[in-house]
Amino acid sequence: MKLYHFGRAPNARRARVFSAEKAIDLELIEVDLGSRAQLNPDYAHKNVMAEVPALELDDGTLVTESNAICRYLEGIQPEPALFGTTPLEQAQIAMWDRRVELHGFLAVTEGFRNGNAFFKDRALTGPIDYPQIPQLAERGRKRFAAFLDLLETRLGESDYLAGPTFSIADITAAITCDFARVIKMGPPFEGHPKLQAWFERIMSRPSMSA
Ligand SMILES: N[C@@H](CCC(=O)N[C@@H](CS)C(=O)NCC(=O)O)C(=O)O
Repeated sequence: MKLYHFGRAPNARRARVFSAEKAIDLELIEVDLGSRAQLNPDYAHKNVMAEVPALELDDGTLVTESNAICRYLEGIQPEPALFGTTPLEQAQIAMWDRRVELHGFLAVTEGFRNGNAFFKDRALTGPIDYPQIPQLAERGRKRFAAFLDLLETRLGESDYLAGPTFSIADITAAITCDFARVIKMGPPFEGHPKLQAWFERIMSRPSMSA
């Protein structure tokens, strides 16, 4: 299987880390977002959303959306279970993972893409150009600060984000926290000791360097 990715892209990192946790080998093919290769027609037919990651199966079938890619990998290699096994575990992991996507990851991207000259007229990913809204850069930073407080509270009551075991929610959250460097709100997370200790624990996993 091939994974179309970009080294610094957090959603692509999510798929790489997940496959490393599963010990699934993927052939990595770089799509250079720095030169806007994702908009090139050669790639657009692989992902109409003009985004990485995209997983190409050996028969040519394409799966896009990082969460969907991870779900596929979980299906073909169930151990270790990173989406939970019981209905309750699965629900709690899905709940925390979605919270991270909506309130953590989107807050960082709102801050980054509306406040950086590289993304002029590219405030959203995808094939259509959208202008930046400078107020959203500030709002994204505020939302991310609230998200860090949410994590601090949660990690005071649970070893891992979604419960007692490591899951996709920890992968998504740790990558999001690391990515927050782009808005100068990344590690170390001063004033958030529980979050900082969890972050160091997750980052020390070998998969995180995939
Ligand atoms: N919902 C998608 C989002 C993918 C996404 O936003 N990818 C970014 C990199 S992390 C991208 O391809 N950006 C292209 C661009 O900046 O135009 C997923 O989870 O895979």
